[in-house]
Amino acid sequence: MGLFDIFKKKNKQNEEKQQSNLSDEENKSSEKVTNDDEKDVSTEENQESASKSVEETATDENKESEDNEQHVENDGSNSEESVDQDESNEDEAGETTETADESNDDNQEKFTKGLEKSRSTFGEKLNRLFANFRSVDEDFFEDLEDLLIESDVGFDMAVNLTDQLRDEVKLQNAKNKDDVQNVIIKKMIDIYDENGNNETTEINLADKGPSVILFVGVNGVGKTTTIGKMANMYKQQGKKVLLAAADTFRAGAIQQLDEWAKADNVDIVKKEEQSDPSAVVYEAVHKAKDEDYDVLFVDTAGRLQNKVNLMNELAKMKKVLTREIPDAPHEVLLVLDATTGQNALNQAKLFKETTDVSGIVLTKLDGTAKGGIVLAIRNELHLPVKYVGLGEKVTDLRKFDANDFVYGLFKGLIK
Ligand SMILES: Nc1nc2c(ncn2[C@@H]2O[C@H](COP(=O)(O)OP(=O)(O)O)[C@@H](O)[C@H]2O)c(=O)[nH]1
Ligand SMILES: [Mg+2]
Repeated sequence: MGLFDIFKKKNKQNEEKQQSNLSDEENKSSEKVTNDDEKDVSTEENQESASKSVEETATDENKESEDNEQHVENDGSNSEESVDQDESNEDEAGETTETADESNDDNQEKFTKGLEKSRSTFGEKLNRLFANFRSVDEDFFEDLEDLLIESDVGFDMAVNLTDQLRDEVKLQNAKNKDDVQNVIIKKMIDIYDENGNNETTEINLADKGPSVILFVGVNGVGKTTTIGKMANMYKQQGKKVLLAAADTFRAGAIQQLDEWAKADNVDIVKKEEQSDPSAVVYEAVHKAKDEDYDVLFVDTAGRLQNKVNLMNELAKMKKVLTREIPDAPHEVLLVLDATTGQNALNQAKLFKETTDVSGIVLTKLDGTAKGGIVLAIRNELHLPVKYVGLGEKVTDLRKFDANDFVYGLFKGLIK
């Protein structure tokens, strides 16, 4: 059964529920637009509500582009911002002890909730497009192309998709609003499916001896947080887990990982600030081997000073690792921040050229209207998204499930 069949089945099961949700949403949405003075300040509640006013959407987008700039500025800099982040992380790490390993149902619910923002914005835009629908003409396809580009499915994919949709709409002789809408969503799911062949979302573990998982990515994307979440997950599975604080660029980074180690109740190898990251890795890999650890997580600095330096630093770490464990690292996970949209894609291209990335962890999907980035990663990089971050808590890490994801993204849109 293909993804689309599964999707159709799920969709059918939820059809009634969705349709009532949809009309609820429409009601809420019109209430909101007329209710400008009662502006909602609680983000929690905003996320709860599947519909938002046009003004709020615009604010979110501004916030996201600010975030973008921040990340670029943060590369290599030791800003106050980062220190604040560390502190909030300590709090999270300290109070959370639950396991991230949850049931399937819960998984789907988590995706559906986490993608609320992507869906409502993407969905709202699509609904607005269809509200102005007169006929399937060139203007319509141009607007659709713009919408897809804004949702960060990627420029090439947006153009490609629009071309295919023109043909498909003609072929199906779709003329009315609902037909066209269905053709479009079905086609998107088909394309998503096509690009995802032969991918595994499993973390590659060693058959024997310690598995080494290296985390790379620019500053602020969520590497340390993801390690904290994932270490907890493996610990809960009964594995012996070791962390290596090889982001030695600033003391805050070492301390942040240390807090996670304490919260997860796992061991850590750390040295003082500015030590050679490879020296940390050296000590960690020896300890992992000598003391029979199952998994070693290596946190690295995300400085993008220049490609050559980055490449050299990662190559040096790898050399130290392979001397002890020939097939290490077993995974090189590139962490990307979904809120940075196309910027994340550019980072991914650079890291892909620099080192053998084996998978992606896409973080902060809970806080973005740019969930379309998953489609772009799939389409342009052909790298599997293995895990996604849907919040800051230790339990907010989920194994990526394409079906749940597409379902979460488009839920409420298919009629
Ligand atoms: N909302 C949300 N925040 C996240 C997620 N993952 C990480 N963060 C936050 O992003 C910030 C940077 O994370 P950090 O792990 O320090 O990034 P690093 O520099 O790559 O190690 C922290 O405030 C984290 O709590 C996520 O999935 N969702
Ligand atoms: Mg870090």
